Amino acid sequence: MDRFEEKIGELLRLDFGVTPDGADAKQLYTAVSQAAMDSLRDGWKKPAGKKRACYFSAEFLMGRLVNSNLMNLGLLEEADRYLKAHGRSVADFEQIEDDALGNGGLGRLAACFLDSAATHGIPLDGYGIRYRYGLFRQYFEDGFQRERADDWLRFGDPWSVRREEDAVEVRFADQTVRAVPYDMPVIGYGGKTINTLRLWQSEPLSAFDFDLFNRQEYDRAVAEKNRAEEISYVLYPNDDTDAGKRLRLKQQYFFSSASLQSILREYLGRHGEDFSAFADEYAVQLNDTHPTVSIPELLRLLMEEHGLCYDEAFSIAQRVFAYTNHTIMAEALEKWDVGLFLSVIPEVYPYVVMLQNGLKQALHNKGINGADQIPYYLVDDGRIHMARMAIFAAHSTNGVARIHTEILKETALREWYAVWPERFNNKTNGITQRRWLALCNPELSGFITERIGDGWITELDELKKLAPYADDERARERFLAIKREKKCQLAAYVKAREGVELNPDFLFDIQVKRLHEYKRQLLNAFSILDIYFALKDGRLTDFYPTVFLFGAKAAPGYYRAKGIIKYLNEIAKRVNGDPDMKGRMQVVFVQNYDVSYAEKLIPAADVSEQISTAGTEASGTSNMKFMLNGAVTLGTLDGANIEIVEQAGAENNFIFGATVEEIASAASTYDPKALCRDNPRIRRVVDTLVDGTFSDGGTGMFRELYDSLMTGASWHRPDQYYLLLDFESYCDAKLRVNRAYRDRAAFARKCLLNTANAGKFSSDRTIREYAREIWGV
Ligand code: B1N
Repeated sequence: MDRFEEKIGELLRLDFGVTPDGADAKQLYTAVSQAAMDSLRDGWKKPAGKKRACYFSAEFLMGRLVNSNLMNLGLLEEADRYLKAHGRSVADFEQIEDDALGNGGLGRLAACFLDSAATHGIPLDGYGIRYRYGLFRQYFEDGFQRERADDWLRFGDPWSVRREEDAVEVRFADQTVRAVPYDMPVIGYGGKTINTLRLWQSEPLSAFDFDLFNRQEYDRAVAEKNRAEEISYVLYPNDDTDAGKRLRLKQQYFFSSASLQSILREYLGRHGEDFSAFADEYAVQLNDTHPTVSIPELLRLLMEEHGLCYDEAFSIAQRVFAYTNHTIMAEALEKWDVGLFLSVIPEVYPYVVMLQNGLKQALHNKGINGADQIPYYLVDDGRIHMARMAIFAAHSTNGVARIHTEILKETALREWYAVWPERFNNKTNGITQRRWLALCNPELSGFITERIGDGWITELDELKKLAPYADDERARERFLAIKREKKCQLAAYVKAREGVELNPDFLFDIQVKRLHEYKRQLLNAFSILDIYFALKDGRLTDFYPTVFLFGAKAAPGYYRAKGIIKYLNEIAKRVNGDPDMKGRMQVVFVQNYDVSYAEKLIPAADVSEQISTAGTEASGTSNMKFMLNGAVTLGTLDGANIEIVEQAGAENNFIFGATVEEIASAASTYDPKALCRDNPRIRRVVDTLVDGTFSDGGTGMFRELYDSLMTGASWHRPDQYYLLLDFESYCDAKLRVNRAYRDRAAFARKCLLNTANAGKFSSDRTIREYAREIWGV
């Protein structure tokens, strides 16, 4: 027995007083995790004298850590062997839920970047918030979404170390709190580099006010503590909308200020008050505008606490900061009300004003016409525009897919691009193949490694060597057998979680992502109904049996998104309860879609639904995960879909719908009512929202969805995401995929070519681009 196994046994004995055979899953999980932590202690140190990059993000959606950490440390097989010797296996850790300190793509991207950087020896640390409660857990009651708190800490947190000695204070107008960091090791594949994810927890300055307590003012003593802890209490459950709330600004300032103070403290320890090397030692990437208050805060710290002048401080800030934009949706671009800002962090506001003046001067120096125009105001109409601040003060602004960056340059941020074109650049997103292939699909991984070796685990371009196997009949058959195996595994899981049976011989068509109108789950619903009616009417006779799977959380306050969930659940009830549909079609909406569910769903997919309105999805990243696992994309020319099709070939995917240009030219005359009137297929499906086909339980949700398509609202035009414009072309494409699927060999060939051409979409490639082109590390 070696050191690792000994350590597990010792921890079980000392911490829980149990033997390996008597331990329950949670005890084993804790002991195995702690033993792994113990094994890396020596390697977890920051190497001196190198520039480090810092990823500031309000969200890190890490997913379950035990398997990935064990894999990266090279301990996974050993741990599994040990557990099996005691009648258990790492699979027992499934019941340990993942920490969901993120909403969706933006937070998951941060996690993929950390994994890739550590794997390739890039010094990158994450900085964020240690939310007490992550994204809510979702369940359905009569088809309606319900939410419960995500108490992720009930499984303990063996992967974090509390660093009391690194705590800092953060000051607000109405309170001062202690920010206490919890550090998590970010272990690169092979265990050579270990970076750090530092998450801040908000606590009262002193644990308890004994004065108040002694004066019998228990309530006030407790209230102070609660008010401090409130700041890191819960993750805002909005994806792609700006909550604009006081507590959210507090959260943003809390982790921004704490992270900067922590970096400055480190730097001062090495250099004293000489800041000339600061920008040579640190780069800070702002993950969207959420941490952008870091810009005026760094100015404040350098000027107030270290006596620098504005020009010195600004020049440092500009060299240090870079900004990533993740959305052009107007409702997601953060703007803080000046009054609110002043009431929360009045000491920071003067630095916003200085930036405003600095901007004016910079534009003047460049001789810009119209420098007095609104788009160039950081403070405009009583609101502070955080994206504008970031573009002005940072040296780099990047979009997350080629088309997204083009839209930023040509449309959304064109005034800024005109002034500082050299600051704009593209960094197409990526995903880590360690989690999204090696861990979640060992069967396909084995298939690949047998044929081309295991170089792909750290160099995904190696997958190119797989392309010739797309024409090899034995390889295709093996691929199909693996896909079927993944479907069986998913079916078992769905059976256990949802109580629904799936048939592994069906085509699996999957749409998983946050519920949002622009992602058009409602269009998918309409197409399913169109097929259903065609099957019922006998118009469609050669339909290959298909299960349409959905997974999506709606922000709790997003009424329409919740209406769409209810509608899909009603469709599922109708279709699955119709004896005519047996063996032909099924609709399943799984509950609580999260990273762990994604790891089961994605490897089982034949078809990946990526159907956002062209120009709305900045990149998308699940599209890349499906591709890597050998699914074809049924999608629009939006976000990274464009680059996916470019890599894998249009003939191996199913593209439909209006392009960005077509939508722009259709916009002024677009009339969804007329489409509905003139096209009986469209009318029939849209009418199901209001003709009594389905019940929304008397909530009026379905009528509201109908109105959003037919009449719009004061804040938007009817059918603003062009569902009905793309309806026919979508239904056609869906039937094209379905027909193509009949020829199993030809379809397997397409799938394999998708996998073989997924190399570009490794976050290893993306993070190297950030390191080289933005950070200089
Ligand atoms: O970021 C992902 C992209 O792949 C997606 O296309 C994009 O929608 C997503 C406010 C957001 N953009 N904006 C957000 C998240 C939380 C929040 O409070 C906005 N998420 C995205 C990665 O680039």
